[in-house]
Amino acid sequence: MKKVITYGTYDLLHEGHIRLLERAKALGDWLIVGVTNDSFDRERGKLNVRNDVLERVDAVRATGLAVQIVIENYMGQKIDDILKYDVDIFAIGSDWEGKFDYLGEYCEVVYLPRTEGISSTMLRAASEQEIRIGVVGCGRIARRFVPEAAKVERAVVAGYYDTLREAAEQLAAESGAGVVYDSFEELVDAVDALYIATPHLSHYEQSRYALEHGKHVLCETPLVLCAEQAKELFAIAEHNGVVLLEANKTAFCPAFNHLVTLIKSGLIGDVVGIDASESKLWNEEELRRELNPDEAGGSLYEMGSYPLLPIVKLLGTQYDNLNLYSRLNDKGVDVYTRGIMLYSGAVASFQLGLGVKTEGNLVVSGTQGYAYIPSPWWKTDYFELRYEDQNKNKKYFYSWDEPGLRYEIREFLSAIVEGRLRSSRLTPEESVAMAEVMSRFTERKNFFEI
Ligand code: C2G
Repeated sequence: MKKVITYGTYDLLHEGHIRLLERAKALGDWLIVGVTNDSFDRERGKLNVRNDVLERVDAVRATGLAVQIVIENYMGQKIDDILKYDVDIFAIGSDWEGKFDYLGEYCEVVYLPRTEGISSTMLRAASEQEIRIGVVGCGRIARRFVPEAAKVERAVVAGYYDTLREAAEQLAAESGAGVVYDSFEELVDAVDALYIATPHLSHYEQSRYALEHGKHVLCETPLVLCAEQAKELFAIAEHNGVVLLEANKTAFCPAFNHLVTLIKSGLIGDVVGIDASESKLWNEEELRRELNPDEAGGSLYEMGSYPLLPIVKLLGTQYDNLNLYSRLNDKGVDVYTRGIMLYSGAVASFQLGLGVKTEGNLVVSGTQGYAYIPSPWWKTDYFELRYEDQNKNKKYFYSWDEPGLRYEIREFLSAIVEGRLRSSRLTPEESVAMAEVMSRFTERKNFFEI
């Protein structure tokens, strides 16, 4: 008996997939179809898959062409499956020509011509309304946003506004699409959603205006520097039925989310301590904006929401006490801040440096083991779970697609399309809690200068 195996995502199963399966089946007597699981697809950069793995398996089963269906979970599984099921032929569409030649060591490899004129991407595009996004503040981060948005289906950057018109024009020219508006209000009027990438102190007014006008908002982190303002913004968003999301890229990346779910599943026992840090040792010129006292510069405002993320995700938003220790420069801006947050049964500490260097890792200590995420942990692509018995240690590898903004854009758009006003990956309460830490610093509450 000749066994044939083929693999795919089979999102929105279409004629191209069916023809491929028919021809693969005709190569032998027994067809095995591997269907990718959702996290494997995300890891290999397929961010826009519409059907979940169960729906996709059902669709493949309904074709009646597969004798056996397996789930593809990891890189390298194809070799394992070929050996395990004693496969004679590996078949795949011609878009993969040459990519699977390495399997020739284990079985025959056949590339079947791809059906022209149809793809899951086309079907998704045809059934999806576009979300027109307006970019406010056309500086460094916005320049990264525009090419990232192009990687997310449905996202169309339709307009730009910057107080410095040339900055908006330059960005529009670079991206080759979108209109430059003379005022923020006109931009808001023209789009469905806003990406706010202005300096911190403008976030509150601009987000509020956009939300009040019924527009969805993805606002750069820190959303605001005060808990009351954050609460107010989320209340307006809820009242108007629009999405407000803080653009904390780590919160939406696959590896960080997997880390959180593994820890929440008890793999290191109860969490009793978290140490998170991040620092930049650039020269003063490079840090001019980040250290500018008139633009709420300083290490805590600038970077605090990254180390605060694992803390509030794993220990919650209700801490009993927070002490802050900072070194201030001659303009009163913190170049280094350490915060210690006391929870019932746990303590978390974070360190931030802008002009001070420290090891930038994340360690989560538990009653049965600990998680170690090396620097730069906020671009999570690797972590380890470690135990007293080193034989139990486990390493987890992922990929992080630079610069990582696609993760937040994707979450923002799916929240809009699905009418989901909250993201479980970064909840309004978690954003409020981070803003609360900023407020305490501003008010110099339990604050010690070092
Ligand atoms: N296909 C086709 N014609 C199309 C579209 C897809 O013949 N118009 C084929 C692809 O070449 C592939 C199969 O259908 O052989 C499944 O395609 P996808 O669902 O896009 O999955 P893909 O990303 O190609 O998965 O481990 C996963 C595999 O490596 C490939």
